[in-house]
Amino acid sequence: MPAPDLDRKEETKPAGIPLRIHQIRDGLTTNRLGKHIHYFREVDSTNSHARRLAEQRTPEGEVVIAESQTHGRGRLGRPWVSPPYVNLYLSVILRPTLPPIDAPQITLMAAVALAESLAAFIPVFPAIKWPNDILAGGKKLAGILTESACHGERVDFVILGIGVNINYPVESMPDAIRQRATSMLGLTGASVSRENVVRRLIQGLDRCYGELEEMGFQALAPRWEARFELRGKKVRVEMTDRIIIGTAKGIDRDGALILEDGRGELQRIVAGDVVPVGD
Ligand code: BT5
Repeated sequence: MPAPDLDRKEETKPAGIPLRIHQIRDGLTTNRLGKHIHYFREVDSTNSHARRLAEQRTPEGEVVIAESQTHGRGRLGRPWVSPPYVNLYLSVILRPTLPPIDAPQITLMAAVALAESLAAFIPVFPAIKWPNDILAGGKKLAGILTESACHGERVDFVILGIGVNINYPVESMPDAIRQRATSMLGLTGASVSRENVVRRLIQGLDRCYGELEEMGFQALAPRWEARFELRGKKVRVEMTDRIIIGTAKGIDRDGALILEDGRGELQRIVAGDVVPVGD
């Protein structure tokens, strides 16, 4: 049976300047990522769309980009605010050779690639907030959502989703995020070429993913640690079932956060939200 046409585009007129996909492709020198870009004016979520493609055996490295998302999401089904024509909403299909237990390393790898790529466009040092946020000047500039599908002891695919606030005026952000979020426009006071951001990001991801696959996360760990600003700081970690307060020590090789609790015991946290105490 032929695959349904997942690339069907809407016919409505754009209400902003669309991304020039050919400008992103031109000059892209990657080994695996971005050879094919599926581009949409609007999708439910680029992660959901990429998952549908991956389930139809779409090969590794294909990228989904949308100008807006009707159901953009973060972790635990939280919404990702996705206005049209100003930001980046991108998902990449990966088929890593890592065992499922190491799949969280994809998020860590992506955080390194994302922070380093964004650094070229803003005047402040992008920091990593474990596990999946990029902060600039203490505010959220970008987020990562990785979703994996496993087959027994093997990772079938990982959808790596990235949202970056680029030319999104801080004043037009909804109240729910305005105090804690920022954008490149907010940081620089000027519009940034979205094409340049996307091209640099795909290049950075391609390089970091190659290093992860060939050498393991140890090769990237020093770069991750260099951007982990909460090391040694007192933090509150909110999990679905409990809250722990302690001192952030770093991450272990599986990407878990190591926290020293009030009794001096080390706690290993695999999922949760970290909030600096005193915030
Ligand atoms: C994340 O989740 O930060 C992951 C965000 C991933 C979004 C991308 S866009 C492309 C791809 N397709 C998708 O559907 N998703 C991915 P989390 O750590 O759970 O943070 C979610 C929280 O961030 C929300 O509850 C808000 O507080 C905040 N938030 C929502 N939209 C935001 C935005 N545009 N900028 C900054 N913060 C935002």
